[in-house]
Amino acid sequence: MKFLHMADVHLGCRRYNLEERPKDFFRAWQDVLARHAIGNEVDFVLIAGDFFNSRKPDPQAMNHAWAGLQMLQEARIPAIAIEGNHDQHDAITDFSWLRSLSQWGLIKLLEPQHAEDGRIKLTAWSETDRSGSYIDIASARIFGSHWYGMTTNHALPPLAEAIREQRDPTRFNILMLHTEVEGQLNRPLPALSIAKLKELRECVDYVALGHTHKRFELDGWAFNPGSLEACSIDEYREERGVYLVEVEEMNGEREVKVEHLRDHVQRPFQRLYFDVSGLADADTVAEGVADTVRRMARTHNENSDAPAPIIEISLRGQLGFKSSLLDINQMRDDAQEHTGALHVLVRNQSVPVEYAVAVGLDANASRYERERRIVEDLIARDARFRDRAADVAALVLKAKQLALEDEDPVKILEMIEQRLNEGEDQKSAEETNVAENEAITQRAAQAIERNATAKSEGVRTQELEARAEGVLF
Ligand SMILES: [Mn+2]
Repeated sequence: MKFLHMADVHLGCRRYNLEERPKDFFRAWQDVLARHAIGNEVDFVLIAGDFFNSRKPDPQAMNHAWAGLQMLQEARIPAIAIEGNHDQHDAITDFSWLRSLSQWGLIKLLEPQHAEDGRIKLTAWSETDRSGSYIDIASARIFGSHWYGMTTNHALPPLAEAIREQRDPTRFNILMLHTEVEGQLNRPLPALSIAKLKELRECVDYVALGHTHKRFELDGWAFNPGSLEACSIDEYREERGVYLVEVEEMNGEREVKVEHLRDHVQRPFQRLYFDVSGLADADTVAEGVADTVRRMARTHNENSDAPAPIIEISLRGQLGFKSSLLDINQMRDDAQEHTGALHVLVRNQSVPVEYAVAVGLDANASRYERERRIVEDLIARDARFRDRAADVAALVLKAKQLALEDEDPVKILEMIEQRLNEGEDQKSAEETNVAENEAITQRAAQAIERNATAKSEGVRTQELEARAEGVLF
C-alpha cells in the first residue's frame, strides 16, 4: 500500500495582494498531485487540514480545488480530508465547502461525532451519506478528527478511547490530526503536549499531522509534512513538502517506509539585509541598497520557466535622519527593475538614532550594567550632561537605590545636589586647566615663530631653540 500525506495546501492564499500568489498555491498543489500522487500510483491522498486558506474560498480557489480533485478522480485516487483552523465549518450552520465537496464526491471528509456527554462516536464511512468518521482503503483504516484549537489536550483522550474501540488490528491505523504540537512553534502553551499525543501510540500506527507549516517528525510515528507553499516570507526557509508512505506486510511483519518529498514547483523567496547605521543621508542609503541588490539579489531570467522570485529588503540598524526622507518606493522600483522579481518588498526596520539606547551591550551584561548603560545613553542626549553622563548615570542609580531603601527624600536631594556640585567644581577646575594649556600652547607657537624669524634673520638658532624648549617643556 502506498499513500501521499499532505497538509496546509492553503488554496486561495493571496499574500502581498499579488495576482500571481493564489496561482502559486495552485501550481504547487497540481504539481504534487501529478508528480507524487498520480506519478507514484498511490492508493489514496490524505489532506490533513487547511486545504483552503479560508472557510469561504473565492471562486478562483474553488476552481483550483476542483481542477486538482478532478485529476485525482480521473486517476481513481480517493482524497481523504479533515478540517483545519482555516477551513473549519462555521458553528452556526451545518454547511461548509468541505462538506459540499464531500457530498459531490470529490473528497471524503472524515468527521467524528461529538455526543453531548463529551464522548466521541466514530461512524464508518457511508458512500450513500457521503459522510463518516473513518474509512477503510487498501490495507489502511483512516480516522478523521476536528480542529480542537487550544482544547486539543482535553479533546484527545475521548478521541483515543473511541479509536481504541474502532481500530482494526489487522489494518494500518492512521489518525489525521490538525494541531499545533509542543516544541514546534516556540509558544509557551502548546495546544497539544507530546505526552498527550503519545497516549495514541498504542492504538494508532501513523499520525498524519497538519497545521505547522514546516516539516517535523516524532519518533518515526507522527509526521507533519509542512505546507506546500510558503504562506509568508517568514516561512520561506522552512522545510516543507509531502510524505510518500509505503506500507508492506510480509509474513506478519510490517515495514513502513516514509519519504519526505520537496521537489515540487514553488515560488522562490530571498531576504536581503542592509544596515543603515552611520549613513549620512537618504541618497547614501539608496546607493548602498542598490549596491547590495546588484551584488546579492537573485535575478530572474525572462526566458526560463522557473518562477521569478519575491525579494524582501530589510533595512536595519540605526537611522541618523528622519525616516520620511527615505524613498522606499524608489529603492523598490530600482530593485524590481534590476532583478526582474515578481515582487520586491522594502521594509524599514531601522531604529531612529534618538531612540537607540544601549546599542552593542553585551548579551550577558548584568541587570545593573544594562540599567546603567540605558540611563547613561539617555543622559548623554542632553548637551549639559553629555561630558559626564557616566557619573550622572551612577548618581541616578544611587538615588534610585536610596529611594528603594526608604531613605528620607530630603537626604536624597542633598546627596544629588552635593554630587552635582562636586561635578561642577571639577568641571571648572578642568576649564582652568584648559585655559592654562591654551596659554602654554600659544606661547610655544610664538616661540617657534620667533625661532623661524630668527633663523631667517641669521640669529643664533641654538639659543632660540633653548628658549623655545624652556617654554614647551
Ligand atoms: Mn495552515
